[in-house]
Amino acid sequence: MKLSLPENSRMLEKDFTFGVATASFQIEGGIDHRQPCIWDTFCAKSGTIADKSDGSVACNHFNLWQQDVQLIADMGVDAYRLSIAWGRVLNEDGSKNSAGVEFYRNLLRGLKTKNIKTFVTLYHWDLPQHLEDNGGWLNRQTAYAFRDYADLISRELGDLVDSWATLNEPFCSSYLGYEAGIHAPGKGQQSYGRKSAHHLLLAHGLAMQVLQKNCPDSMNGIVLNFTPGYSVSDSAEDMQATAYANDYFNWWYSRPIFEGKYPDIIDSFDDSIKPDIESGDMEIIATPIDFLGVNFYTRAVYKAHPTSIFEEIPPSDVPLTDMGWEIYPQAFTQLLSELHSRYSLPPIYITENGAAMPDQLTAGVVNDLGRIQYYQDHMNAVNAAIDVGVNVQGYFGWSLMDNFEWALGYTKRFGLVYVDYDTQQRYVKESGKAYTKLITSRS
Ligand code: IFM
Repeated sequence: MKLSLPENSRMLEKDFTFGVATASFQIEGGIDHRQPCIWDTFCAKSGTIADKSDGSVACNHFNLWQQDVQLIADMGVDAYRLSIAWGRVLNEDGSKNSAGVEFYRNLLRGLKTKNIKTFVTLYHWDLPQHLEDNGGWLNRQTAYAFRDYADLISRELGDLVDSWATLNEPFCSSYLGYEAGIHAPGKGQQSYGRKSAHHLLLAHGLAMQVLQKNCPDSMNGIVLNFTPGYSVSDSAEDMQATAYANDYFNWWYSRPIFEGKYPDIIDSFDDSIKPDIESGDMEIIATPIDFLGVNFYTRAVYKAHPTSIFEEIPPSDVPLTDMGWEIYPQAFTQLLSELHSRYSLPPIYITENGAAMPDQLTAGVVNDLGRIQYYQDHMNAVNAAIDVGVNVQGYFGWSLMDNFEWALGYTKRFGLVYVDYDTQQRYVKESGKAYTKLITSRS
């Protein structure tokens, strides 16, 4: 099975960036060479991770990075998106950990030598534990600590980085980590979710200012995830409930960045829930960005609820990935079009898209037709958005290889490359081969 795009597709032009993505905690291992982070602590608590696993070894990328760089190069991609483990490059007192910085310099140099563009995310959820011990993202000071980290590391690595993203998916850090409590640090209060989101966004704005100063020639921005909400019916109640859910989960993160304000639902919150917004914060958060990273996987369906305003209806009788997420590529086109019509946008990069599937490795082959179909449908959806005028400049598959899928441990496989965790052997799946064929077929 092949991946293809229409002959005249913008996505087939040579300057459209195709890449693969990973994140530090999910692949690196090498935990003895960095500070403990909130995910180390979370994994050590009973009942948090589906298979009771942790990130101590993961894909052992810390030791196998050279072969992984070769793997990435062999895939024929233009770019690789990775994240930096904050606690690997900084010591607890904020000073530089030279060995950690050297690890990333070598990795980035290895990529550059192979002509692969480097897209680096500063924060993909692995907050150093000592900062969490001081309140983590509930403490405004963490935003300033993040700015200082961004300052130091962008000066250390800036010559090797094409694109910096401040945060990956602040929704997950704040909502899943501090409000729903199913991600590290496992806190669960509505006020915590809203307050941590504000400090994350402030951290983003402060870091953007530093990045624009230190690395004016790189492309600097943020990566947001969107799970567009759809109303189960046309009734006014369900539509209103869905609009509320969209404000709460999606626009909560994009409006501050593009409009310098939170969605109006903030006015209905009790004061104890509202974030602590200091004068000047919203202007900092709205610091212009050079690109918006969009992560998309699925949609959600909502109906009105008498006490909790909205209720999500679990998908039934629809195609699902192994995560139980509905496969609904139309929502991708609609999301991109909606972003385009809501805001005056910088170029968009699809920084994550992909699917977990129940892969089977047989005689070295993973014939993951379902994943190829998912990629095909979602690339078509991006192409359709470009056709109606959305400025999408790149697309990254999530993920380069199977890895630690957070609270689901190693039970879900998102890779274009299969990882045998016992041997650390990598096997390019049929989807990975199809991705390479598509990319290398561009003239
Ligand atoms: O694995 C995650 C990634 O770390 C962030 N975005 C969603 C992916 C799949 O759940």
